[in-house]
Amino acid sequence: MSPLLQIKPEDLFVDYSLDSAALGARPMVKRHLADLRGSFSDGSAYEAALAQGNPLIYEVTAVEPANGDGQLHYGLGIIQPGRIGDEYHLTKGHYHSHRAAAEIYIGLRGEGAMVLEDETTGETRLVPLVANSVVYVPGHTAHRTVNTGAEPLVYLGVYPSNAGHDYGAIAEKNFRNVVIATASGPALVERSAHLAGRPTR
Ligand code: PAN
Ligand code: ZN
Repeated sequence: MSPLLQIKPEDLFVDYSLDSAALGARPMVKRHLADLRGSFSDGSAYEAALAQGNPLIYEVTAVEPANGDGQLHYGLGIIQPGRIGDEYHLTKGHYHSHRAAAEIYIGLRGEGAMVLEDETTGETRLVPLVANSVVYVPGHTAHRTVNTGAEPLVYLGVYPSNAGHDYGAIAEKNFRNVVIATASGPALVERSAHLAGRPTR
């Protein structure tokens, strides 16, 4: 069968909603606050928020039409606005299991940013992710998305089919920097500096 006919018709054309971030009728993976234990830097703010309920923080749906050399997968994400302490709502963040795999993110709605951290040096860039913009995520780079705005942040990520997700390294040592709200707007600060002076957990 030709490569074309191997793709299911429902994977050749997929509509999406900027309101719900649904991709066709595909199930959305939901990440609630309880799923993000260890992701936010301020542990007491996290526990206080969790005691109030377990809100939905983000959802993502992946479309995987085909696997193999040269094939692409993509995912639509939506992050609800809000903060835990002064840290903006965020995704878990990951490396690609196939470290060389790059990705592009296309901002569709809302205002946010991506934290990009080089695996070897820890060097970090904070890059805006907003509607009508594209962010390039190189290989070997941990990436996390944050919603710094007042409405849902919706974005599309496109990546090689063999990229895979490696959450282990981030679960172990998290990102070196955090994105927090300040009087002058969102700011990237070192996690260790952000935690300094807070009561230990
Ligand atoms: C994205 C992410 C999505 C959710 O599709 O998977 O933003 O973030 P986490 O996977 O870190 O929970 C992507 O980067 N795929 O490779
Ligand atoms: Zn990725």
